[in-house]
Amino acid sequence: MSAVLKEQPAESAASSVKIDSYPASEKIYVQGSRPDIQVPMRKITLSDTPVHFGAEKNPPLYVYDTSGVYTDPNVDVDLKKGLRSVRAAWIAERNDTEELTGPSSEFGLQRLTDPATAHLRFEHIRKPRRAKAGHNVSQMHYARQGIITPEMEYIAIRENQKMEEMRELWKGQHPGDSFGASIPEVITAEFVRSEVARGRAIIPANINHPELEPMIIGRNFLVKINGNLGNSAVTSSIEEEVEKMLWGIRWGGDTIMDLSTGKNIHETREWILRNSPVPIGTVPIYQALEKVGGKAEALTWEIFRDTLIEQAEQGVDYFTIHAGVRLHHVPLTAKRMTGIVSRGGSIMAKWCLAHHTESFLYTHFEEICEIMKAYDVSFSLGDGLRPGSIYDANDAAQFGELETLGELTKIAWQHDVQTMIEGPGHVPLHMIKVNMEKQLEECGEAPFYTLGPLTTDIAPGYDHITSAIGAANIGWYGCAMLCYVTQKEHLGLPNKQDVREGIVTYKIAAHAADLAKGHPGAQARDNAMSKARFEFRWEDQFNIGLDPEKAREFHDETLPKESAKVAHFCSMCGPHFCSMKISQDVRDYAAAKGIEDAAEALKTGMDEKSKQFLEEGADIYHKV
Ligand code: IRN
Ligand code: FE2
Repeated sequence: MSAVLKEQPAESAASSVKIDSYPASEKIYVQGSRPDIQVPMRKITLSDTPVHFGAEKNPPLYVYDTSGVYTDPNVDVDLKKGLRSVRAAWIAERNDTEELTGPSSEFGLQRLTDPATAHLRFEHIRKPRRAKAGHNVSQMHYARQGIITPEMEYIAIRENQKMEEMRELWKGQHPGDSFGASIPEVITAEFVRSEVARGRAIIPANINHPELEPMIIGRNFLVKINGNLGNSAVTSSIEEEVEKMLWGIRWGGDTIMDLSTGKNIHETREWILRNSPVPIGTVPIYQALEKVGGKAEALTWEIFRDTLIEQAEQGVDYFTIHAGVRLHHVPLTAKRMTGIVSRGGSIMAKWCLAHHTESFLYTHFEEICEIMKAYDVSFSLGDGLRPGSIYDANDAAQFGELETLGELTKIAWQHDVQTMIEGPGHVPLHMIKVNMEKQLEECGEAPFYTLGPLTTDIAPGYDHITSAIGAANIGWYGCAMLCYVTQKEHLGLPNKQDVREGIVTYKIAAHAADLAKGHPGAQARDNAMSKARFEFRWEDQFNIGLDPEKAREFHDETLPKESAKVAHFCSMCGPHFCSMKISQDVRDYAAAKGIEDAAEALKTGMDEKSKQFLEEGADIYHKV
């Protein structure tokens, strides 16, 4: 394991791991109305303001924490046994599910008994659960009956991030412009319920993924990000995939999608699920395609259906399903610069053309809904016809598919199945807003989940940036989740550093959107950072940031000595010309002379400084 994912010493099993915590950080839990609602957060302890800046105590900062118990020093995780269950009791006490004796999908059963893959099998096989006959176990179904589940209460606490205690830091927050979203000052469990009932937010939480720490995706909540991982036919082992998942949540991934297409997809997914505290999404058509030897035309509804059940019983929380790619849409892509770039989309387009009939995903949609509600798997309706170039942005194929996705959303909602909608892709800045507006209108405000979008095609090697620009914009307009794009996009498979940079880049986009929308408390972290910056509290600046290690490294490159960490100037301007230092000098001067009016202080100060400057030269600020 890497430096960040530390092996546990001594008597514990060799597969036991901890994720390196962030500096000056501590894992805390906020308890809800019952003892088994324990909501994790990261508390960052800040140092005191230096004496000559006022010697204040700085309150701690609480930030959203996706890292699970891997950062809890009191919990040992053995990857072979999986995480402890957060939700098992909540699921059981609803009394609407039953434990099955074993997998009810043919493939799942076969993998469980196949001696050839026995060595890859997850050690602790758990029995799958399913809704009892006639029951619907989706969070949307409960919400629509007015039931507030423990999951909903958990989420309300999580979204608030102890804002009450951070009011001081949050003071002076800009109001923001949320384009008509209705973000409340305090998130209540009832608000969570009503948003889920309305279909404006989803809680991806399969009953077979009890290890999950509940989270929500919706435009009235914090903007979330997804990180993709997955082996391909060429590379990587199960252990590597689990490690990538841990790495992704360590840097702040809110959900992880397992896009594996190579060997042992079933086993890899089991290991990931049993060890993941965040929702796991998949694209089931990828595995279905593997089962028919990669020939799209050989796919059948029966094979697809069996794959859905197989994955639902393992605990996958949301499925990307490209049911919006209809036969009559395919010719609309003929004149495109880049055709169909979606993997799932191209598989379905090929199937439709080969059989010259309507897609089986579309014709069997209601049967898919029946499966989704028996396990509470959420739909992520795929954008199989998203534009793959600036040239193709917002064309008839893309918007034709979006209209179909709107139609399917309404069918899913008739079944109380939670639904979000996937979006583009490649879109220039000025054409992004209409994507959001059209999605809200067509899909009844179901959450939007976009891939970027990339705002230009000219920068291979920098597509985390070309796409984060689009992601920040669409997040501001109301997109609920942003699917990261790494700098290897269009070039190769991302390595660990690419994943880290991709996630941090998307945390920036999501947070920029939260600030712009005026999410309550979003600005607290910025305010804490700016205050630390003004007061030259270097350690705090590193620790408050999204990537403390990198910030520290960069600072060390210029000013490596420990003493520089308390220096009252920064490495950009040096001790002589630091603007922060100059304005503090002006403030001190005003206080010393008893000058109340800032403008007057500035004037008097400036006059004096100018005189001093002329007499002594530029060295007047050199008092360090
Ligand atoms: C997100 C929004 N639009 C597409 N995505 C992601 O792209 C989706 O969630 C999944 O991770 C991946 C699916 O790619 P294809 O099969 O559409 O290329
Ligand atoms: Fe692309």
